[in-house]
Amino acid sequence: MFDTLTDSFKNAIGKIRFTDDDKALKKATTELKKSLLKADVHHKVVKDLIAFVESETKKTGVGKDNFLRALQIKLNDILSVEGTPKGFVFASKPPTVVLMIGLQGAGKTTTTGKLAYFLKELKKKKVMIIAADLQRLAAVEQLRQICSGIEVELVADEEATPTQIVKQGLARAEKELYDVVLIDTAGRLAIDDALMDELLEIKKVANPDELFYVADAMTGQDAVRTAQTFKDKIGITGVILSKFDGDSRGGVALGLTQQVGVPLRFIGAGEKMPDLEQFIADRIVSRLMGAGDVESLAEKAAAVIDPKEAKRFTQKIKKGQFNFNDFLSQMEQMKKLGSMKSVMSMIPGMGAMAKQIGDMDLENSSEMKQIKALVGSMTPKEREKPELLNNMRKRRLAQGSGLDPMHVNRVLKQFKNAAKMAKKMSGKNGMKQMQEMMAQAKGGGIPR
Ligand SMILES: Nc1nc2c(ncn2[C@@H]2O[C@H](COP(=O)(O)OP(=O)(O)O)[C@@H](O)[C@H]2O)c(=O)[nH]1
Ligand SMILES: [Mg+2]
Repeated sequence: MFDTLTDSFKNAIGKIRFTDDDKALKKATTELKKSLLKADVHHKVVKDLIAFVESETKKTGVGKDNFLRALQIKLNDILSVEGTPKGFVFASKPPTVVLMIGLQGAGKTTTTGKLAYFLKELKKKKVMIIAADLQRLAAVEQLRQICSGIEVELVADEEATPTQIVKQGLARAEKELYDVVLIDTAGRLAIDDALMDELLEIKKVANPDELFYVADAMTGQDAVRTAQTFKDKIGITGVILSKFDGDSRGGVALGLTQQVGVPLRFIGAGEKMPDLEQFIADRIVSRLMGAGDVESLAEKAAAVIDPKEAKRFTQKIKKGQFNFNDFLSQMEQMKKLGSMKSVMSMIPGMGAMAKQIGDMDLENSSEMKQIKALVGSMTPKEREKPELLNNMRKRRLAQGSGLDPMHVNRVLKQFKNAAKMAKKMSGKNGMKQMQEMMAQAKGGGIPR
């Protein structure tokens, strides 16, 4: 997610090899400055960062460790403002009310869905979305589809005004003990007074705990400027950068908090519901310095994976009894963790690999589609015991799945090999073997 920035820091750190080498320090900071500016970090933020890192490193003695420490301190500082919370904050008295605001097309509606999904799946909360964007029928329909996909309650009424529907929804949320209410509002192409007045009206009625400004990361420094405008006119408590996957530079995320004086709270990097990451300063710093973000990954895994199920699963693998049902249920669980790329980028040392994986969509890959078609044509017994699959059954599967018989054989063989491999890796030296495999894959590149 922060490929460009992480590379910039890595290169700079690599330049400092010897202690007490002022020239090397200068070289490192000069290069860092250049690459941060190129990554679209605001020049004031860059200047401030470089000045601190230079003086702090000199003070403590030029050397890699001191350089790293100075960088870490300053990055933490840059990514927080006073009172920056660590993650989503729940009101002491539920429901926590969140107003989502921003320009049209910024990603408000999608992000509202993602945030609802995050709160429901990872925080186990009862979530309601109120559709206060009632101007376009399509807007309500879009939310309806999102909400039915993630099984979140939607309050919408095309006949009502935004403030009426907000009042209705909030009354219901209180009565039915919802934990969180997210309110999706309408945007305009340009900021205009009518929009601001409507928003102020909604704000008055909703009395929100959080006002999240959703900004399109691809608009670069414009995202910062518009956030500033909304902060001045409406008041905001946080910013969410959407479409971060489309911004290869990523520098806006680094400077935004300082520039606007309001913390960046989440980053959206993809069109699917799990593609939302919390923006928590020390975790992001860890990622930027190439150390991954094990904390976030563990948090996600703990929320998504049922420990009992995990244990049963491990035992099956150890016995070599991994079957197609296990496979499908594992895929479902993986999906909740987010894209393969985002998971990889959280594992220390795997950043480079995540980059290679690029935007590979495992779930929609042709391999996965074939396996799904195949499994879809199997009887429950066959899914449980793949060894039942003799030639006659395989012919039936070929017909049912629309794959030719050769294909069926190949997919089945792949599956058998994967199960074997999993069994091997669950053995004593499994982890070591896996690391070796990863190292090989890294060297040779991941086939696409
Ligand atoms: N690639 C990508 N697309 C996004 C992201 N967030 C939103 N979008 C897309 O941006 C478009 C506008 O989003 P929408 O939520 O309708 O914006 P709104 O007008 O602010 O409500 C849609 O096509 C979304 O699928 C993101 O994080 N990554
Ligand atoms: Mg919308």
